[in-house]
Amino acid sequence: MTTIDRAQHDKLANAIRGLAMDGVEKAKSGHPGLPMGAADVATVLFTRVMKYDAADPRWPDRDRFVLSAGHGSMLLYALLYLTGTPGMELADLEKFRQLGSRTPGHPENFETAGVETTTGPLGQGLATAVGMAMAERMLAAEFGKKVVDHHTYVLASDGDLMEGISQEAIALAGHQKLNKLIVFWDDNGISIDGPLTITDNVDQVARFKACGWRSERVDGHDPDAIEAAIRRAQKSNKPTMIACKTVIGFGAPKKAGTSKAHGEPLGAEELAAAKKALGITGGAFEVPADVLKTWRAAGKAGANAHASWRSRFGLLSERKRGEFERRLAHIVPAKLDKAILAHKKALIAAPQAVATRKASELALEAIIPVMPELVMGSADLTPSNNTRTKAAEDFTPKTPKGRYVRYGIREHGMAAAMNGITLHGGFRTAGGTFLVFADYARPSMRLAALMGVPVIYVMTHDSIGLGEDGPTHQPVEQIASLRAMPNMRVFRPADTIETAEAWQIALERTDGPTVLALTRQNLPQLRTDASAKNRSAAGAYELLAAEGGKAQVSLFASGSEVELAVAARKLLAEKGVRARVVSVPSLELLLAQDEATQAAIIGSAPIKIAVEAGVRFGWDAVIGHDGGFVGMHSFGASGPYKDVYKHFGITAEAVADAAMKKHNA
Ligand SMILES: Cc1ncc(C[n+]2csc(CCOP(=O)(O)OP(=O)(O)O)c2C)c(N)n1
Repeated sequence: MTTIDRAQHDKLANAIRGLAMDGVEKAKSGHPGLPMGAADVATVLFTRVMKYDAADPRWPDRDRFVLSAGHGSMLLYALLYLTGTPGMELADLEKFRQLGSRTPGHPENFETAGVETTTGPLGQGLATAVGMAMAERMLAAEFGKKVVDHHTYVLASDGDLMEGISQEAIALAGHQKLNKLIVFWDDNGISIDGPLTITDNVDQVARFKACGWRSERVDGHDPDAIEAAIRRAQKSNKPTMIACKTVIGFGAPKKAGTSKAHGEPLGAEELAAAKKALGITGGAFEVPADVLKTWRAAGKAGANAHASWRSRFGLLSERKRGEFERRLAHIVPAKLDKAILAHKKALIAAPQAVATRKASELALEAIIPVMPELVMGSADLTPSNNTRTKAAEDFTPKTPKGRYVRYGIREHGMAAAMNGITLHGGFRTAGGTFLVFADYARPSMRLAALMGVPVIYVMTHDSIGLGEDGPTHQPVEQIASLRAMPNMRVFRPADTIETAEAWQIALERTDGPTVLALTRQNLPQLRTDASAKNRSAAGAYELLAAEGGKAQVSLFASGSEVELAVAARKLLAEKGVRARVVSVPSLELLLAQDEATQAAIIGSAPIKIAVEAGVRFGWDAVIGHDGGFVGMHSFGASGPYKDVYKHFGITAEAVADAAMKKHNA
C-alpha cells in the first residue's frame, strides 16, 4: 500500500483540478467537471498503481490507460504533464483546444504521445480497451509473462455505459474473462441534460455482474478505498468494474454536482471560489514545486520496472526479440510477398470459379502460415464470411494462443475491439460480417480511419448478389458511403486473383483500415496472368483492351460486375463497337493516383460506362456526369440472385445497350 498520506494525495489531485479548470477557462471551451470529479481516482491510479514510465510512453509492457470519456481530456493532458511525459509542457496545456496543439478537444492518439486511443464518441474507449486486454493476453501467451504482463485501465462515464456499444464490449470482456481489464465508472449521476435519473435507472453494478464481471462500489473521493478496490480487482479472475461515487466539478461551490459543471468554463468567479475551497494557491496553470516534484517522481517510479523489463527482454533469443519488434512495428513478414505470389501462380495453373468470400479464405490459407500475428474473427458469421482457416484455433480463456475470435453478434463491439487489438501492438486483425452491417460497426470504423489503424474488415454478401435474404441484407449505399470516409479504403475484388491482391495491399497498409467487400455468389476467374506485379495496386487496371483499333467505349466495373462488363464487351464487338474493360477493385485508390496514372487507366474512349451493383454516388469522378451507369437506384429485393439482377436491369445486355445508346446518339 501507499506511503502517500491524505493531505499529500489531496494536493496531487488538486493539481489536476487546477489545471483542468485553467485549461478550460483559457480555451473558453471544454469540460471541467469530469477531471475535477475523477481527479482522485486518476491520482490513485497514476501515483500508486499503474506501471508506466512517463519518459517512454511507448514501452510495450506499460499498463494501458484509456480515458473513455474523452470529453474529460484535460484530465489526461494534466496527467501527462504532471507525470513528465515528453512533449507535454505547460505551454501545451495553455493551448488546450487550439489549432495545431497537442491538446485537442478530445484525446487524439496521433497528436499526443501518451494517449493510447482516440476517444470522444462515448463508449468507444471502453470497447477499444477490451481489444487491448485481449491482445495483452494473446501476446503474453506467445511471448511469455516475463515480457508481457500488464493491465488495461479505463475511466468511463455515465455516457460510456449508456451507449449500446458498452453492452457488446462488457459482454465480450466478461465472456472472455479478461481479468486484467479494470474499469472505473465515474458515477457522478450527472449528464448534459441534468441528473441521470431523468434518463437512466440501470443498476450498473448488477449489470456488470450479470455480464460475468466482478463489480463493487467505492467512494470515488477516498483514495485508500479506491486503491484497495484496485488491489482486489488485480487478484480477480474476472474483469472488474469499480463504481466510483464522485461529485462532478468537485470543489466548485455553486456548480459541483450539477450539469453546469459538465461542459463549460466555470467562469472567473466560480473558478476562484473553487480554488479557494480546494486550497489551491498561485496563478493560473501554476503547480506548486513540491507537488510537481511528487508527481514527477510518480512518473519516474516505473523506470526501474522498465529497466528490469528491458533486461528480461534481452534474455529472449535473438529470433524472438526480432519477431516481437517486427510485430510491434506492424512490419509484414518478409515471406508474405512470396506466399501471395505462389498462391496466385497456383490459381493461374488451376483457375477457380468461386465466390470472392471463398477466394478470401483461399488467400488466408496462404497468408496465415507466414503471418502468425493475423488475428481473425467474425461477428457470428464464420461460415458465411469464410474467415476461419482450417487449422485455426479459437481464442478462449483456456486457449489464449488461439487466433480466431468468436465475437458473437456484436459488430460494433468487434470493430472497436479490433482497433484495440491493433493499437495494443503485436497483432494485425481482420473481422467479418455482412457488408450491410458495416452500418452497425461504422463509428468504430470511422475511428480506425481517423487514427490510421490498419484493421481489415471482411465484409461479405456485398450486393443484391446475395439474393434471397432480400433488401434488409442487400447493401446498396454501403460501398459508396464507406468510400466517402476519409482514409478508409474499400476493395471489391472481381475474382480469386484480385482477392489475393487486395489482401496483400490491405496487409501491407499500415496507415489506415481496409474493407474487403466480397461476394456470396460464385464468379469466374477472369485473371489469367500471374505476374509478380500486384495489378490492383493502382486501384484499377485495364483487364481487356479493345480489339481491332482504338477503344470507342470504356467499361468500368468492380467485383461481381466485371464479369458483366466482359460479356458486354463481347456483345458490343458483335455490333462492331470496340470496347475495353477496366477492372476497378478500389475506386478511391484509383482516384488517389497522380493525374497521369489516372488518365492512362481511365483512357480516352469517348463513351464511358460504369457498372456496379450499388448506387452511382462517386463514379462520376471516373465516367463524368454524362457517363452511363448501370447499377442500383433503390433498395434491392428478395429472390434468387440471377432473377434479382435481371429485375434491376444489371445485365451484360443492359451495359451493352447503355453503350450503344450513347454510340448512336
Ligand atoms: C456517442 C456520443 N454521443 C454524444 C456525445 C456528446 N456528449 C458528450 S459528453 C455527454 C454526456 C455527458 O454525461 P457523462 O457521460 O455522465 O459525463 P459527465 O457529465 O460526467 O462529464 C454527451 C451526450 C458524445 N460525445 N458521444
